[in-house]
Amino acid sequence: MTNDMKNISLVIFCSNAFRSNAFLPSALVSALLLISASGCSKSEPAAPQPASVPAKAATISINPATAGSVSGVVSFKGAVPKMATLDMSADPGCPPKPQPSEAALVKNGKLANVFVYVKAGLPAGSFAIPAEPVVLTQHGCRYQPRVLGVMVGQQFKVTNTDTADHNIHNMPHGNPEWNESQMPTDPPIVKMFAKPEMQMILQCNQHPWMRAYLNIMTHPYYAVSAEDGTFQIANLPPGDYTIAAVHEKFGEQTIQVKVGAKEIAKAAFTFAPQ
Ligand SMILES: [Cu+2]
Repeated sequence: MTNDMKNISLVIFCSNAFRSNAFLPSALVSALLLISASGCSKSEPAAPQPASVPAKAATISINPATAGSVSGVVSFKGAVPKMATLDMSADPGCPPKPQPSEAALVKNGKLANVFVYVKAGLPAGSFAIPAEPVVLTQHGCRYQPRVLGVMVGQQFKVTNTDTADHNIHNMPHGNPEWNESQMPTDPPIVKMFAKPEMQMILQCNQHPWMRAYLNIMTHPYYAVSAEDGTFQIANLPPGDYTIAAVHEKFGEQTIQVKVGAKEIAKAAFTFAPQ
C-alpha cells in the first residue's frame, strides 16, 4: 500500500470535520484531510508535517499580465472618540507609564486598523496558501499587530518578546477554542484554522487590556489600513468585487468596485462615531 493510499484510508476512518464544510474549496479540503489524517492513528508511522499546505493545493492561478488591485483610504468624520488610558504598572514586565488604548486610532481624519477585504466577486476555487506564517507578537504587553488576517490552512504563530508571562485565549465562533500560557522563554505557539471566521477576538488572561482581532480568510485578498488610513489589495484578477471594511468599534461597510486588467481601482471608506 502506498503512503497516499494509507492516508486515504485514514481519512475514511478518522476525519469527518472537514468533509462537510461548504466554505472550503475542495482542493484545500483534500490538503487539510491529509494533515488531519497524519495525526489521528497511532498505528501508522508519523508522517513529516509540512510547514504549510503545499502550493499545489491551489486551483486558481493569477495571470500577472492582467492582475489589478484595489487601493484606497479609510477616513473618519466626526468627533474622535476619547482614547482611554491603560494602566499596566501592576505587572513589572509591562510598561510602567500609562499607555494609550488602540481601540480607535484616528490621525488627521484617517482611521487605522480597519480590516479591508474582498467579500464577494472572486472566482470559485481555492487560492495558494502562503508558506510563511502570520506572526502575532506580544510586545510591550500589547498584541502587535492588533488587527490581522490569516488564510485557512496557513500557520499562525504567536511569540512573546516581553519579560512578562502572557496567556493567549481565543474567542472563536466555529473554530476550536484554546487558552495557552506563554512564558518569555517559551517557543512560539503555532496554530492553524480550518474554518473562515471574521473578527475572532484574541485576549490575554493575564492582562485584560490586551486584545487582537484575527480574520480567517479563504483567500489572500485583504489588507489592514495603516496609520494614514491607506490600504492596498493587490494581484486581483479583473472583475467586479464587493469590498468590505470592518472596524472593531465602528462596524462594517461595503462598496462595489470594478477592477480592469492592470488597473488600480480606487476605494474609499468613511467611518463615523456610533
Ligand atoms: Cu498578557
